[in-house]
Amino acid sequence: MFSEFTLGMPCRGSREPPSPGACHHLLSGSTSVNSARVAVNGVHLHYQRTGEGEHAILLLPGMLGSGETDFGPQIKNLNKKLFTVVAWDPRGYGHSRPPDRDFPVDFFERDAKDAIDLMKTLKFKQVSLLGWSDGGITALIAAAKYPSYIRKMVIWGANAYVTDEDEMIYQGIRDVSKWSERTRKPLETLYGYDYFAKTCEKWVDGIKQFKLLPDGNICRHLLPLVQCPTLIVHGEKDPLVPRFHADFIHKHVRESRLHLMPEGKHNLHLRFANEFNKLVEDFLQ
Ligand code: TYC
Ligand code: MN
Repeated sequence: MFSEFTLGMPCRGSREPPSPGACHHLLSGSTSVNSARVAVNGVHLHYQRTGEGEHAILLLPGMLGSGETDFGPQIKNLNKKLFTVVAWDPRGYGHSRPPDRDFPVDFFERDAKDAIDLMKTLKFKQVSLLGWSDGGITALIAAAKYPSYIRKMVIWGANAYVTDEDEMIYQGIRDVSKWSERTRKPLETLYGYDYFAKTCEKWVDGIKQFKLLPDGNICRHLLPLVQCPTLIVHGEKDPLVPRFHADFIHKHVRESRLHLMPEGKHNLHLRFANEFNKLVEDFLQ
């Protein structure tokens, strides 16, 4: 059920179980990053893991994203004495393939359950969540549905519902050939052009399903159920997610606070990685 290997070894070829104690300390001390795939809910979920701190953190990537494409500076620089950091690839994304990604109307709930079941399989007793964009939506749902398992949560670039304005923005990103080189490149390298292009179109069709529900609802009904201390970060120059989404989540998640980054865009955790990491570490402690 479990295969674990150090970074750089092939994912799918590894069948040997790790020898005891070999997993997390093959590379010198605190800088090692390990990758593995583990069977959860009928699929093989891939994750990276680093650090040896008592406080477990799960990093949840955005649409089409994965640990390696979305969280380089967090995996590298979050404090490894304080935290054990896991970055997962949701099913159909990154190295959690097969299966190909699909978007049933409950795909965020499915990701939330997969994420929690992954961390339970890895034997973490309680975790904090760091969720970006779609990963933020997944984190909100997980926190609402599994409250006793979630310690704290940080989300940014997330939305609890879909408006007409959002739908227009989705149409604008449907064709990946129109994305900037910088945003496109990592995903194109990871997936190859065809899977990437097709999955982006499927994602747009998937997220548009919420427009058919009352109030464009994704997870607004769940926000009052979130119990953990929550930090909402918002980039004031985010061209994809308008400010009202962050305000709405802030209003409906009881123990939340909102932190604005005036120069931040959608990828504020990459562009302003040091500032972001410090903010997160202070909040989680
Ligand atoms: N949710 C997307 C992600 O996970 C980003 C996005 C948000 C795209 C809003 C379009 O209108 C949009 N990165
Ligand atoms: Mn890998």
